[in-house]
Amino acid sequence: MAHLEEVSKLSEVHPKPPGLILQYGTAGFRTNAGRLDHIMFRMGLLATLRSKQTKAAIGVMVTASHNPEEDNGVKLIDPMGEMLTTSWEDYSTRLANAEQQQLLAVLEDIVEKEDIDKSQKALVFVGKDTRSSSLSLSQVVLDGVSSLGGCSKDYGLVTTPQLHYMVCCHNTQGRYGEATVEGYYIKLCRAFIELTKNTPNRTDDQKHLTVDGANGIGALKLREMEHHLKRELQISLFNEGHGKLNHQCGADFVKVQQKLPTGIKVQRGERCCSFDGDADRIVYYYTDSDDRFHLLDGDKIATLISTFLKELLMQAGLNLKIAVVQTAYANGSATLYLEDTMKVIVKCTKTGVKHLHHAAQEFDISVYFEANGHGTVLFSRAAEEKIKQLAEDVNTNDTRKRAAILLQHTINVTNQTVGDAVSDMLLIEAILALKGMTVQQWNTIYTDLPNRQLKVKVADRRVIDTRDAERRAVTPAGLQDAIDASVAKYRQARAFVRPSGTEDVVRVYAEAGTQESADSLVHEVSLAVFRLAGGVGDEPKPLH
Ligand code: NG1
Ligand code: ZN
Repeated sequence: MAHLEEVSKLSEVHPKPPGLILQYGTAGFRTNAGRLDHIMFRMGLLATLRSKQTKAAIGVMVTASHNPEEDNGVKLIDPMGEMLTTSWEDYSTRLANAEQQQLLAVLEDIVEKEDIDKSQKALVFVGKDTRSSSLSLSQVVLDGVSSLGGCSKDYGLVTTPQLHYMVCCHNTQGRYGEATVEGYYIKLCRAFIELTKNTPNRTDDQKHLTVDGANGIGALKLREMEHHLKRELQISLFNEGHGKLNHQCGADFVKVQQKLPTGIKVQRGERCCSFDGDADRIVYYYTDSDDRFHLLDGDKIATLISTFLKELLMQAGLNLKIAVVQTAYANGSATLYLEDTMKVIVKCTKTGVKHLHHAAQEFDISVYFEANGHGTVLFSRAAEEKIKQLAEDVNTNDTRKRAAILLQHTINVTNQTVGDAVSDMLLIEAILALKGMTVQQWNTIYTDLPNRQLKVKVADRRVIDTRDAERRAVTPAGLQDAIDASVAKYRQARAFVRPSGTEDVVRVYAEAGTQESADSLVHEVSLAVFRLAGGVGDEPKPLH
């Protein structure tokens, strides 16, 4: 390769610590920022190869999402704005872990296996979050790209979903929108204003939303976007970036701790939401008159959005198949409500957005969300076309036309490339406005089953193998039988275990008719994991 000498020379400046092995996890590489220099250089190389192979722009986002400030990471974005395809995840891992002297050989091997034309031009879009390490690490990605002769565009500080949007816009020659941050704001905010313009009874209270920006990039970008909303949404923004990123705030903290983030001022009953550190997750919440905290997580968001879409489809008289895609972490009440009351198709996939996104592509319209608040809506090309035809049909009646137009604006307010806190927030706010619904009314759609999630440390978490979208453990022998026996003791109970893809732990989830039962069940299952899967340290203790 013409540029191999340059790669070889520059890779010496970003050497891999000998023996260090990192895996491409649930969402790219993620670890302490100090260990990532060589990873960033090599991901610059890999993105350049992927761009040559697909003849399209590829994205590289430097972020560690909801992890602490000291960590960092990298996520690669494929041509249509989706996550890097699984077959290339293996190349990423090989390239990341190649010792210094093997690096060129691994590169050549990828070129050969993928039949890449080395003379093909490459274009890589790079973005970063607000971590103190992100600036220099993103510079290293750019070095990797240029050493292989690729061109790059540095978008600087952007949210992860904004970079996904840029990649998709560029590769669809602007059909998805204009590939600029301003283009993103204009597209989303215009759609939001169109959606809410026929809600004359909307009060100032309903127009107001409290947002916890997790001291991250989402806060910065909300400030930039605000004037496009023309006061149709008035945001009180907290955790704008003066405090520590994701520290006692942000979507992950609120979801896991089930309490208000620190750093926000909020009245009882007020509607609030939290973003995570790169603004691809969102959860809503409020406290009631007794100061009790109520969380509206990804399951509640998926239910609200799918109910809204189903109603619009009925009004439009459009026969389009709508599905909700969840993971095993979805609350049993949510699944039951969607299947039995809403009568939508519900599909369960393995944990990780790439699995949900993939499954969602099978339907006309699908709403996919992880319980932690990462998700979006996908509309198939055929569905978009049918909606467009109806919206433009001069012979249709007013009800059908209005519904079709609302569906069109819903498509435009949605970032279909990936879960996006800003886009999800605008869609949720528009739905609440159109339905005249308070956050309390939204919360009563169904009542979550009490649940509990724990982590168990084991010597090697890979001894646990699962099937049926992670709901059943195949190995080690006897574990599933033990789980089944415990579950049978409680009412409305369910439990499952799986090795985490981002931490060196086994995650245990249980739900049941009462919190006490859920807590006992989670403890029994944790003990079974500890005893049968090689637990380390002290045995898990009962929660009460
Ligand atoms: P792991 O560590 O594999 O459970 C966690 C989340 C995923 C996903 C990834 C990527 C849970 C239970 N797991 O994965 O949903 O968001 O992180 O960030 O929330
Ligand atoms: Zn994130």
